[in-house]
Order: sequence, then C-alpha cells, then structure tokens
Amino acid sequence: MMRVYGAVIKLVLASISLVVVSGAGADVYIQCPGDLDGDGVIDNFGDPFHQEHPNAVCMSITGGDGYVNMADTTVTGGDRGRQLYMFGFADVTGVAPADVIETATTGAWFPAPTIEVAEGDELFLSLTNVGMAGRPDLDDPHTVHWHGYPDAAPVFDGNPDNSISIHMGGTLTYYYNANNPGTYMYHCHVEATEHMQMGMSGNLYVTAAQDDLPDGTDLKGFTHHDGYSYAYNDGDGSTYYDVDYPLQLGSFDPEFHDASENTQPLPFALMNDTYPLLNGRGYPETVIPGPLANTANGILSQREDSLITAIQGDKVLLRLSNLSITQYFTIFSPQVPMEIVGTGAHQLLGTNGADLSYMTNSVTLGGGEAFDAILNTADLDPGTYFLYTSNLNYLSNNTEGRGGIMTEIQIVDPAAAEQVLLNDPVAGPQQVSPNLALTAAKAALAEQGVTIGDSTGWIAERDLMLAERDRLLAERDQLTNP
Ligand SMILES: [Cu+2]
Repeated sequence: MMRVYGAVIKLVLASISLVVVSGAGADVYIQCPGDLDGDGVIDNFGDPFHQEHPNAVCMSITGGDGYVNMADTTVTGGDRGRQLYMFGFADVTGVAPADVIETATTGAWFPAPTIEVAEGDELFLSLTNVGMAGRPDLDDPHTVHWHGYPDAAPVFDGNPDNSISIHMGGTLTYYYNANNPGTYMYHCHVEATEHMQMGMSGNLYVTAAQDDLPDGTDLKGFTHHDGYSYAYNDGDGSTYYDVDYPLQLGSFDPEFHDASENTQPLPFALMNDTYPLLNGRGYPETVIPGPLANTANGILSQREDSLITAIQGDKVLLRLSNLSITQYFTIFSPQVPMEIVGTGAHQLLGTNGADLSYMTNSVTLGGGEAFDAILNTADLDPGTYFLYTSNLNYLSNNTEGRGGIMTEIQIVDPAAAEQVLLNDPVAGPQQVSPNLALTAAKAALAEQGVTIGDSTGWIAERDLMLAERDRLLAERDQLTNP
C-alpha cells in the first residue's frame, strides 16, 4: 500500500510541476485580423489579414470563476450583501496574452461582458478557459452559445454535444457574421443547468443596418437622420429609439452556489432561486451607477447597473432577456407607456408584413425569451419612475423582503439637458441630438446632484441610494395603500 501511495504522490507532484511549468509560459493564442500583439485589439488596419475582413470586430473573453455579492445588506449589516461563489465570463480585450490567465483567475463577471455588434460586422470572439481556482477539483470546459442566433456555424454553436468546448488553458476564437439585428443573449452551454445557475450568461445584441442610412433618407414618410437608431430594419422608423438598455433577468439559488463552493453534491432537484436579479443585481443595487466590487477579492465583478436615464421625449429601447433557468418573470411598467416591437430577435410583423406591435404595461419572459420594448417618455414629467416585476414574491433579496427585480427610470427635463449641451466646452453650441441624449441626461443628472460615476465612492453612492430607496418605498406604500 505504501508503495502505491508513493507512486500516487509522485504522480501528483509530477502533475503539479507540469502545471507550474506550463503556467510560466501561459500565453493565450487568439485570432483577430490586424491584431499584431495578440491582445484582441486591432493595431493595423492595413494588415493583409484585416483587409480580407474589413468589418472585423474582436473581443477576448475568459471563462472561469469568481465572486459576487447580493443586495441584502440589511441582513448582512455590511456594505454588501451575501457573498456568492460563481462561474462566469470576463472581458480581457486589450490584456497582453501572457497576462490573460492571471488577470481573469477568480475574476469572473456577472452578468457576462455585454456583446454589442452592428449588422454586417464579423466578430472574432476568443474564449479562454482560465480554470476555476475556487474548485481545483473541477476541470470543466466552457463554451459560448448565442441563444436564438440563426447564423452561427454549427462548429461555433457552443453546444458541447455537437461542437467544440474549451478546456483549461485553451482558447478558441469563435467567428460570427452579424447578419440578423435583434436582441439575443449568450451563455455557456457546458452542463448548462449548472454553469448557467452559477452565472455564465450575458447580454448580446446586434444593431440594425438601417442606423447607417444616408442622412435625409425617406422611410415611408419618416425622415432618417445621422445618429438615429432603430431596433430593426423596419423600413418606416417604427422601431426608432434614442437610447437603449440591455436588461437581463436572472436569478441565483444561494444554497446551490454555497454547495458548489464547498464541493458538496449540487441540489439540482431542490433548486430554489431566491435572489431575483436584473443585470446581476437586486434593487436597490440595480440603480447604483457603475461597477460594484465584491467582498472576496475586491474585483469589480458586477459591472452592469440598470438605471435608465432619458431626456423627456426620448424613446427608450429596453432589450429584455431572461436567462434564469428556473423562473418566469413579468416586467411591469405602471407609469411609462411601453410598446412591444420585437420578440425572439424579430420585429413583430405578421406574415403579410402587418404591424403586430402592441402597447402594454407588462410583459412576461420565460427562460431563453427576449423582448424589445420601447418606453415612450413624451408625456411624462421629469422625475423618477419605476420598472419592476409584478411577481411580488420576486421583489425580494432572499430573506430581505424588499428588493429583487426593480429599477428606476430617471426622466430629465429637456431644457436642463439642452442647457448642458449648449454649455458643453468640448462639443460647443448645438442642438440635442439622439446620439448625445444619454451623455446629456447623465450630465444633467450630475448637475441635479445625482452622481453618475464610476466605481470610486460607490459605497457612499449606495448609502445615498438606500436612503432614497426608503423614501421612495414609503411613497410607493402610500400610493398602494392610501
Ligand atoms: Cu461553462
């Protein structure tokens, strides 16, 4: 027996030294036309490889593990709520090939990095598996699967049963022709129930070629101008929007995540997602601008806020998707009129081209469904409005009875926004145009004392938001129970 143990120990030592040796030279190899130093950024547009792919867009992401915090700070009493172990993707575009693995180890993001491409782009999306340092017993591969996307080549579909999956230390560059505009979503397809519950999902959308029409083009009576954007190639301006916000619905089961972190049997049959999430956060953290750092290693792992800002009159396109593996969610907009113009990455048209878009104040999404909803703010007074789930049991952060799927819509006075633009020292005097609307809205909010910033000072911002939340919740209680 001793001899056997000795052999096993030698084998283990040998494999450890193998890991160390291969780790020392752990460059990743990605493909990107015109990228000369392997970091996923195009350096030379005159490069012959790039000239063969003039519409190339590159992105380099990793699959691995990391940590996030939920929003139940009244339970933990700290700056952040319950800490959860997770699997996830991270964006390493621009990171030198030798630094990718170290950068992304336990550095996963939730939701995954947003992928936004324009119709006609060729996306070279490199996925590197950096392994899961929190679970050294696991050697799971990862993939990228574009859910609902009609034009992915089977080899790049990401379903490991019939295509390629990426093992630790390996990189695959996925190639996509972005031929079909619309709102999609993506996730890892390896042991999908487990890896998606653990956090491997993100926003994905393709903007429409109609955005790039020449200025002044007539679309059946609607005049296109530079800077105008549309959800789809509608031909008549009916899916025009000023600003768009990807909002991914999801949910986590904390017991599942803890079991994974502690190498326990995973409770698939008992799965109970008690943290309903909007872009990976529960309210009030949905409205904290900018990224949030986790309490495990301080990495900015929750990068997407869901605060919607618009100038009064703007049309706001919500790119809604649901990648929860257990829950349906109904999104409710009680005050702001909402028009559903697309679903499943298609404009809502009948077989004869009839317009099937409709006005509603709620839309229900099952897992894997996407909707394009346009909020019309024309008749709203400047101020704060709410977007939340009408499934009241999902207005919670686990045992914290307030929170969950809820966010705010901040409508800014156009006169204030215009004033900001007129005084813009860089852009100079000009009129409000759609592509400047978001910048102006943020600037106007800043003038009103609402901080729209980066991660610096996020705890102070959060405290302000918490105070504001209590005031608004009291106001809401008064409205619902006069
Ligand atoms: Cu995975």
